[in-house]
Amino acid sequence: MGAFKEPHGGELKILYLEGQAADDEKAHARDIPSWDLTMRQMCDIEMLLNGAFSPLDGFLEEEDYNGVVKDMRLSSGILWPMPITLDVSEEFAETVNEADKIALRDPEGVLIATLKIGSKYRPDKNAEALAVFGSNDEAHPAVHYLNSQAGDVYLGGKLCGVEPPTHYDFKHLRDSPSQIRAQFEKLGWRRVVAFQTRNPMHRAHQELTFRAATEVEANLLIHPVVGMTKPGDVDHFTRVRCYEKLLDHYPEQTTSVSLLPLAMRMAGPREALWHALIRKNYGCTHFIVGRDHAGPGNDSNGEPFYGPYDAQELMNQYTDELDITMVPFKNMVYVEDRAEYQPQEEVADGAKILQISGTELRRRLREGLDIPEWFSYPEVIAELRKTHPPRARQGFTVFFTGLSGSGKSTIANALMVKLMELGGRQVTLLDGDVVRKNLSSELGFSKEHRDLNILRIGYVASEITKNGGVAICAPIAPYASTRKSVRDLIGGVGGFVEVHVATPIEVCESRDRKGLYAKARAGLIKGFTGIDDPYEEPADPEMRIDTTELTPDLAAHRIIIKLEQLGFIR
Ligand code: PPS
Repeated sequence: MGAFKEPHGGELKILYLEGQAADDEKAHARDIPSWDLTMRQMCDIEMLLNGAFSPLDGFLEEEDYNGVVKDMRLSSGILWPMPITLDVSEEFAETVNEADKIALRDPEGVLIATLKIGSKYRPDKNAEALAVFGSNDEAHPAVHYLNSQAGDVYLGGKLCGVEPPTHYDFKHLRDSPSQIRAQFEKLGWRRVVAFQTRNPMHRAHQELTFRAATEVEANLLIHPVVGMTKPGDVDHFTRVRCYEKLLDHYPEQTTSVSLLPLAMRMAGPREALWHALIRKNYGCTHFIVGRDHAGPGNDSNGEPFYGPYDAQELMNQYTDELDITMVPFKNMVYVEDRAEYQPQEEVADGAKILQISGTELRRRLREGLDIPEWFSYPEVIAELRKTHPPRARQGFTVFFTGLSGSGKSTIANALMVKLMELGGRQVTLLDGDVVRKNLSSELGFSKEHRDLNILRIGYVASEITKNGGVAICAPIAPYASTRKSVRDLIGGVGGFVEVHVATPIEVCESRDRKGLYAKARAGLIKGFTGIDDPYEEPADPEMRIDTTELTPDLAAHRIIIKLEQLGFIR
């Protein structure tokens, strides 16, 4: 089982074909069914093909999948904690069979690899969520992904790589496992400790990583994830510019940065094991595991998904099999009297400690407040401020949701006019009816079509928000999971304010401006929201408005006040 004993050595499963074999495969791929890889699959396939996921040689077949989900083991017995699966739609699955070969293409249609289908199977997603993530709560980003984005059929089998996924950004910082191993050899780095991160790094991280490297007498590889991280994280372009600035603060020749195109699952303890195995493949000998490693935050009851040291405990259980040594993270705090960072457990009793949490940092960025030099380097903060201006200069989306006739459109119109009167940003109204005439004219009201409609609105709103404008959306948006997808999409690029127009159905029905409720009651319209199609009430919207007693003018005014409170309007 201990396949990778040598530092910077051991077998890497690199799955690319070369020369004529690659050309032949390309020619063959023209005549076989083709699957367009999703963003997450693009990350996974890059790591599979370049050996970062060794010993895997393709997407998991059913037997391996079952073993990984249940016991974190492939059918060969080798430790592998994370199911790496190719999920596809029902429609596509129906067109292919076991033993067929399919072409896997990037979003532009470029052939990345072919897959010989070894097994086609239907996963029990609930069981997968419970076993791998320890929960089926949709507040967990990977559970949400599994339920709302992943296809219902998995295709497993061996891959033949034809072309690596293309990256146009930070080319000088992107290295495959074999390239990193070769660099370590060349530099004579025999012991290397890797640091995993999905966040900007500040002084505490610099202190921690430097101490970790010194403690185990190793060089340091800062190995940030730039594939997919938690929705709402700082984008990787900003982070990488921050890491480059940080590098100047380590002694020369001791530390390097390389970017990891991983799609994180935020699976806490299992993810820590997975991260360690990946770093072993990149030739590292040590791996830093901190408090709440790859933690997804709190569940829908406000409780953390994993205990703060669960990841370290799980790592300890598998020490013998890992072939990479954990360096447990020491929580570093700034001790004011000493004007330096120290591990928390070494701080003298009564000494004054200063700390700024991630939430507090975001607040200060949002409000344009001071961020002290003891916390971070000015050049790092300057980079962050470029892409995270105070809220008054950010774009935002006001997303109305509610029953037909609840008053969404009227309030949305009033809000638009009030915002235009205030000036400062361009305002776009994406009203339900208007969108259905333009963006979504071919769609009906099935669950699938409604979801598509809302995701289109979300996409347009996210582009507007990202570019500093205001998007006002006013669809029914009856399904909670789709609204969450839109929130995740927009929350990462600007403000998202969900307004539940909670006018009771009796009031909406008594208004019945378009006569649709009467038709729905008479059975002339099928699947009408609130009558014979569900409306899932938002659990935690930024605002709830009932228009039974409130005029549109007053409702819009209340929203303006909320936007002021949130800092979007000054
Ligand atoms: S959704 O579910 O969010 O995609 O709906 P949306 O795009 O907002 O469109 C809702 C408007 O379409 C009319 N309409 C229906 N609504 C609900 N259910 C059914 N079956 C239906 N058929 C047509 C209705 O006029 C909605 O407009 P509003 O402005 O909400 O009254």
